Amino acid sequence: DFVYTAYHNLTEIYSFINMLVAENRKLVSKIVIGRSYKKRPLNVLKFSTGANRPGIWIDTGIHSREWVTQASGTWFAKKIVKDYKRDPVLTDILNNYDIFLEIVTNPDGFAYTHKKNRMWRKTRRSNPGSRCVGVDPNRNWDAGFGGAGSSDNPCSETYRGPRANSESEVKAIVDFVKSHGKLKAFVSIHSYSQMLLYPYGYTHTPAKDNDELNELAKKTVSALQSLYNTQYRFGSIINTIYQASGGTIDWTYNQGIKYSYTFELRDTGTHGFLLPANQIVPTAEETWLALMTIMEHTRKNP
Ligand code: 0X9
Ligand code: ZN
Repeated sequence: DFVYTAYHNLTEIYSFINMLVAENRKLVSKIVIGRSYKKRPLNVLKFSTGANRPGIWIDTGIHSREWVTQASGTWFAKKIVKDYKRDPVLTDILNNYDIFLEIVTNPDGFAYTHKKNRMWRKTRRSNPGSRCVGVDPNRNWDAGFGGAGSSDNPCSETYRGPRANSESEVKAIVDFVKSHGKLKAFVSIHSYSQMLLYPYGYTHTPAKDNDELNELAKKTVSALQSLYNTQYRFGSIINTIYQASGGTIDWTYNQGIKYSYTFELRDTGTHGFLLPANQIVPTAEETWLALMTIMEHTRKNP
């Protein structure tokens, strides 16, 4: 049985995914939305109880070193299969929406954090003309691409890449979002800082839905805090963390997905990316309350 209180490598998480599907065929399936730079599959879990439903997207691990996010992703997957038909709110959500969960959004980077460099963040593309490897997959989206808060230097941790969507890990999600056509919420999970962020990151112009996004963020953070009193800040990316262009949720928001949020999970810097494994389950539990708040709001405000 899978141990949620420890960190797992790529092979272990891929077998977790296959096991979960095998044990819950009526509810869960695996979609391969593309391949990474190194040709690894980009696996997405689909939780669905009927055809032609609108969808809710959750991704973890787009930055490979943010290990508590992939670990939380596995916990969320198990939580969904456990709670369907038991928790009335989740059941109602799943009777009306599909949930898509990409646990290892940057598999090449993730494998590298286990084998060579625990602090690897970017993809593992080779950059022509440079000895430095990788692109920041959270600066590679076609929303303010190339602007302030990203770098044109391949050796930078925030290197944006040669062009928007140059990373197959990003392009696979872009194609999925466009072809699906009715995602209503998009949640991209990072660590660390304890923040809940909404668009925009590339501009000071407030999002059209700023007031609703702010209200929902406030409610979401208070649900999260109710469990272990973990304190979160919330607001637009640019006002709360820093200017960042080419980010995931700015693009999804501009595609018309109103409930586009980014989390920065535990902690605030004591351990940072090296969050002790005994904090995985509490982090996942409190974040789940937050996700439920966003999903329930989405369900009630289609
Ligand atoms: O810098 C980032 O990419 C994010 N912080 S992290 O420490 N996880 O790397 C924050 C960026 C805000 N999110 C988006 N622009 N979507
Ligand atoms: Zn990140």
